[in-house]
Amino acid sequence: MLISQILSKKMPSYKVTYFNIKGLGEPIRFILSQAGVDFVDDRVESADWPKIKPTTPFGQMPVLEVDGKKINQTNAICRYLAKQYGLAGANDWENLEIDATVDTIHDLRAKIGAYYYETNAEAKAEKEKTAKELVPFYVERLDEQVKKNGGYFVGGKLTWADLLFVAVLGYINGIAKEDIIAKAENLKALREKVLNLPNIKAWVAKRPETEC
Ligand SMILES: N[C@@H](CCC(=O)N[C@@H](CS)C(=O)NCC(=O)O)C(=O)O
Repeated sequence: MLISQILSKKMPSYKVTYFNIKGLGEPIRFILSQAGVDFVDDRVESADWPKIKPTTPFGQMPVLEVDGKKINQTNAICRYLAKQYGLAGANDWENLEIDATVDTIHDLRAKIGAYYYETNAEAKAEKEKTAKELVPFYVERLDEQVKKNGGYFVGGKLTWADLLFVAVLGYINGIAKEDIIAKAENLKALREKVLNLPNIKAWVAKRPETEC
């Protein structure tokens, strides 16, 4: 590509639409922030959601708009952005490891979400008991993975799995009402590293304060 073509290549415009929580929107906000890319942080109030829902591709958020084109699914969006901005793995195997790690983080999130969102008191207590037993199982293994991989989840370097973990952890800890990695030294060190990345630090300082 000619230098003039490279220079004239316009940066896409991004809009992230999600509820006013960290939740599944935050990994996308983290990746765009780390990439140093501007985006519109569109936060939908619960009362406005019924009106907006039919305008989304599959009736759910987050939705990313790239130059006006709407796309759904958190992981697909994160994977796409990571590829664009050098936050993917170095090869197919590393990308497989990233995908597996991310799915595991979501499994852990789902276990905690299952009791948090349960409205039947009896079922809630049962689901909370199951989740509380499973959390250490997941946390220990994720901690060991980071230990074995030079302080990151995959390939000894920062990838979108690390960003997604720290972003989603903010949500998980918010609903669990505790720091689920309090005893996991390697995960805590990873969180510190990610939260001290200059672009992430700047994003966290400017994002709206939310409980989860
Ligand atoms: N697999 C989807 C799940 C999206 C999802 O569950 N979104 C929820 C919020 S976290 C939602 O839009 N809920 C409102 C609704 O379904 O009406 C993803 O990862 O993006």
